[in-house]
Amino acid sequence: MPDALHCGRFTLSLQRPLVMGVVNVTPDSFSDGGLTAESSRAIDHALRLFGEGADLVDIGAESTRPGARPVPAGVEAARVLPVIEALRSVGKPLSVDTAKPEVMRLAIDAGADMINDVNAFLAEGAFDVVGSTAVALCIMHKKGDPATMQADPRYVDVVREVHDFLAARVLAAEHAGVARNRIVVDPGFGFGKTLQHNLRLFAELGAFGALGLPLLVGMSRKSMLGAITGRAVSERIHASVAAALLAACRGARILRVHDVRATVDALAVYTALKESARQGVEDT
Ligand code: HH2
Repeated sequence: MPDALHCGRFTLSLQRPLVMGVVNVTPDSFSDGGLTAESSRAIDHALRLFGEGADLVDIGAESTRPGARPVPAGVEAARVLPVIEALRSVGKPLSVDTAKPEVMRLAIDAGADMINDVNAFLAEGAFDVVGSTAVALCIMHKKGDPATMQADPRYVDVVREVHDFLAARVLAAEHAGVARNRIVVDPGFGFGKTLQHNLRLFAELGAFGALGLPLLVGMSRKSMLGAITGRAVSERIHASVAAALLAACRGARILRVHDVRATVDALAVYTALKESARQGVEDT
């Protein structure tokens, strides 16, 4: 497992779990209902997340929620570019959540440090865009398209299938010239998976360690947490923090979350308690 991630202008230590704050420049995201759809609001939101301790932010301009409609590349670029341009002088890594090679190219030219592709760079030309650059890649598994992916997803062995898919895409990335120290993998919670599939993936998160790459986990506010707790999206903060913390305990190195402050606090407590237990310190 690498101890650092090469991420555009930055080298990020992976000694502790990193917190990636979600910034949606969309009118229709499942998690925030378009609260930051205007670029000025998205910029303010990103600055707030950095203030709360986010190590990086993930800027997305096309919702991937089940049933979401695709957005043309021009619209997606017009939403995301002003946000990158406004944030690039902040001195923190900027990830862009896109599956379109043309948006990847414009985002990288504007200053993005990471491309997070829920479509695992399967679009024609995607690897050509990122291959010769310095940006980090997040390669995520999903089954199907947002329009239909939750209809009736089936697997023979979800853990093996997700693992093998990610292994194949990592190999393809390496063939395209992407060094391993630029790659992050993500099992894609909620993307073409039932609650049972998500629970099984979580129970066996350790299996992805065999890929030898940092693991990104995004369960924040997702419907799997709604199914477990019975809470609406806006009331899933406690469930999201619990899920993020447990993912960190199970080896996740990047936690993609909406509620940055709460997650950062929970991780601080976890780190301090783990450290004191390791040293055998008695604290009364
Ligand atoms: N989840 C969402 C979007 N992008 N990227 C990765 N790598 N992993 C995830 O789990 C993931 C992701 C969905 O969350 P959100 O961005 O809040 O919603 P929407 O896609 O509706 O904008």
